[in-house]
Amino acid sequence: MEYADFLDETYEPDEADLVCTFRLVPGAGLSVGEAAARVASESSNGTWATLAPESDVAQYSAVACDIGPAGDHGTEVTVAYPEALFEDGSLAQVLSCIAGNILGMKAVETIRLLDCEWPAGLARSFPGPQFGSAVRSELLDAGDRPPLATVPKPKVGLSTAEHARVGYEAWVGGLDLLKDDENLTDQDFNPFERRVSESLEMRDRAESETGERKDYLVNVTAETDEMVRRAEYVADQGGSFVMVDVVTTGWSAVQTVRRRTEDLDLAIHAHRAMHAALDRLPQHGVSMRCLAQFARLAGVDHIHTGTAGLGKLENEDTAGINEWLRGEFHGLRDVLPVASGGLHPGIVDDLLAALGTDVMVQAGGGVHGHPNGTEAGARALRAAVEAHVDGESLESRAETVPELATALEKWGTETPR
Ligand code: RUB
Ligand code: CA
Repeated sequence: MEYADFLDETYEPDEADLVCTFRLVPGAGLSVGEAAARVASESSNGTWATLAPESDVAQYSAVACDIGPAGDHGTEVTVAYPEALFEDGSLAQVLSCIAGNILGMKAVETIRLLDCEWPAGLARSFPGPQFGSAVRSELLDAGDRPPLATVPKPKVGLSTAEHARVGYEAWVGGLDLLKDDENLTDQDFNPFERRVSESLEMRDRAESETGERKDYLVNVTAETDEMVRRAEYVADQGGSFVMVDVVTTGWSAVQTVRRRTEDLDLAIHAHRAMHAALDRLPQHGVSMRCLAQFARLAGVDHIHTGTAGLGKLENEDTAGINEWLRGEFHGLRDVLPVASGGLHPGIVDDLLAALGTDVMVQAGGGVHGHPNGTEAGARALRAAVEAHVDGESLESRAETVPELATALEKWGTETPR
């Protein structure tokens, strides 16, 4: 087997193949085809030395089968992987093939995994989400509008009592969900168990006062066994959601949590902190589209996918990724996309016009930074979202909702930085 054996532009991918699209710039002295052959080789069963195996291993070889078009950040190449290369139900194993050594090969200057087409057998070996967008009616009372969440700010440092109080104000102001921030787990100033029990007590109070179901996205991020233990604690205390920092904990940990939350009837909220290490550079890494695919296979119910550039963070194709998360995928449930990062009521109209209403809207600073505090900020956000759903302009809704008028006065419709 030589590198050239891994390039065959006449090959038509089989429906059982996992078909990956990469974008690459070849290393010095190599053509795109030569680099693509090395990608197929290194990510399946080749190596730099010429081999003459006794058994027929060609059936486990990937094939670089399509080259082009060339664009700003490299040339697109398609590589087809036979399904037999993969272990069912193991994202770690799949990713060690298709997004492993190849990212560091000298044969490529840069390379980015852009998209995957998953064969049915491999996709169905994963559980997918337990609830997906059905959380809207199965666990919440969001009806036709986007479910609304808030993360207390400052993101760390509030005491447990302050944290639960923020939750209460947000819930009675009209939000559905309190959410922990990605770096709030189990610190001395706000220990995990006390936070869960006190916040859920406040949730019960807010539920009985408003007559709406309210809940709490509890960050259980930790070492895997501890994460499972924390999920059990959340279920035991009457919560319906856990949040996991899926990139920093890793996909196997997410798969373990998913297995346990099946019996605990908990939905999983995926925060994607550190995704940008993989997906920020357009010419290198792993796209957010692919990370969202891995998350759906692993079985999260919601995942952050950005704000279509309207918030404070850089975003890749939010609308396209959201469409994929909502679409048919070998019978696996859909995933509810989450828009978050620098949102406030003045942006909501444009945001929902760009992304549709089958999305969770999450705002931290844009709720608690309201001049009249968290409850007023929550009222403003809820009013902005309801106005959009009712087809009414924010300005017109602000005439009857003073909290919205104040928010628009303070922030206008600008994107923060
Ligand atoms: C939002 C926030 C979240 C972002 C991450 O806070 O801190 O962690 O959701 O971004 P604020 P993304 O509303 O004050 O900006 O959702 O793009 O992963
Ligand atoms: Ca955050």
